[in-house]
Amino acid sequence: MSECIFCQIVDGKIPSQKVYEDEFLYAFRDINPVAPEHVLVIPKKHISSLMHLEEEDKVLAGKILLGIKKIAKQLGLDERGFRVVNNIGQEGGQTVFHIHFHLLGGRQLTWPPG
Ligand code: D5M
Repeated sequence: MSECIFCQIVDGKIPSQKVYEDEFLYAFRDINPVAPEHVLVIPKKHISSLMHLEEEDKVLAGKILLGIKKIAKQLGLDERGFRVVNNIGQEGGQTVFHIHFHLLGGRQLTWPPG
């Protein structure tokens, strides 16, 4: 999946501002931040979207959630609160087809989103 921009970030072929990395996950600052803290959390494994998650990925899905918790704490957002967003498909606003979770925080977030 070398044409995938996020796979290339994981491989270090495209630069990124790394926030966290472990065996399964990679997290980096969004290039177009919409909040003071805007981090993208991705699995290193290429999965196109939530709709492409399979039964075999269920342990990885749990690791993503626990990774988000760890990164939120690392950023000092655990007490303040923050938001996690996963865009899926065209009407969901997904533009990069490697599953990613936006971790947004550092300001009062409003609802509903656009
Ligand atoms: O979000 C895709 C997000 O990915 C969007 O907020 C921009 C971000 N993006 C795209 N390219 C890069 C690079 N190279 N570095 C950091 N962030 C990037 P979506 O939910 O698919 O709309």
